[in-house]
Amino acid sequence: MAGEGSLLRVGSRKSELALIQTKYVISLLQKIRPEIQFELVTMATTGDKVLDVALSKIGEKSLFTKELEIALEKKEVDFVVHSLKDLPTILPEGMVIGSVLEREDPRDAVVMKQGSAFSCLADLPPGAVIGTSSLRRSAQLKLNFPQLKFQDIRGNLNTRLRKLDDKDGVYAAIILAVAGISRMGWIDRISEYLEPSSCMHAVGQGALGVECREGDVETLNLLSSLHHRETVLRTVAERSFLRVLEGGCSVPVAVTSRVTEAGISLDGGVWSIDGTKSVSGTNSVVFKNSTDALKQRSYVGISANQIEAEILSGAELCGRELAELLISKGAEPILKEAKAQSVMAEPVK
Ligand code: DPM
Repeated sequence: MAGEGSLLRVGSRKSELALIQTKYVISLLQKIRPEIQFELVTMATTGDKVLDVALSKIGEKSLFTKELEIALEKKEVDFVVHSLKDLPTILPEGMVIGSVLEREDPRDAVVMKQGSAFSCLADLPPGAVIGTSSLRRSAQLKLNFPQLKFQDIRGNLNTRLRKLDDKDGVYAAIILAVAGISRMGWIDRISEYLEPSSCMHAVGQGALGVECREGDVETLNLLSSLHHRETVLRTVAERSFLRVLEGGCSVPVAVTSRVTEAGISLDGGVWSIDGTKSVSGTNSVVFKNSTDALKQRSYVGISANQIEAEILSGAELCGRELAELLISKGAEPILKEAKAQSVMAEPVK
């Protein structure tokens, strides 16, 4: 596919953020392989089309990815760039993540209404309305800021910012991912960065993931050049945590992770919709020092690839064990109740 003078078609959602992300990936690939021609193929997904229903109510896990994956399967496109957090933890048959790029700041941030006299959530007057459609954000923030009101806000980032700044609008502030704000060039609109102690981020937040067909070896080879190892390890741990909990984007599950020289550690939690019930915990997995491992094992025929695979499975284990720990502490009834309530939630105006 990716030979001399060849063409690769790249699928993307139509939103400005999606286009910025896709064009960024294309620009990186173009530098490595100037002879390849990349063609952008844009389409709308269910998440873009259904704007009058709360995200969590639509009940479809692949809200922002399904139509693009169908195009991949039909070979109408060769790869698709996603925000990793929108990519379900189980991909359709025949699809793989060909690359995970270096993560940007994974935190959430507060954007105040234009001209606001306030600069952080703690200072807002009681009853101030905060716009977010993320149950993960509202559950954690309700717990930490019980005086504030949380209300759904739908639409792409441009629409949300317009709704926030509307002089007759109801929102005092909105919560968005720093990564999205930064890619849109709006970093100067951030008033407050939310630390894990007040709001842990979503699984995969801040990282881009590129999906392609499992058997498309040439595209896989090309994409692998964009892989960022530390991000891969962190997001493997985070995604395996979410996979075991079976939480899609519609339940309040949040994490924070870090890779150290010795290994990886992950903090995670699940919340009830109103934030009052939660379980959280932390887990670490120590990787065998890869250089030592290489020295010890080279003569028994274990390759660097195998050591890399062991490290990856260590990251996977880290997430899985944390999920199991939370389940043992009572996560399942909390998640079950959250899922049932999110489906019954009031329609958004
Ligand atoms: C998912 C959620 C949201 C997006 C739920 C969550 C936020 C919805 C909302 C799974 N996808 O985070 O708990 O705020 O109402 C989305 C954004 C980005 C990727 C925008 C954002 C950009 C950042 C990134 C929407 N998906 O979260 O502010 O690359 O992580």
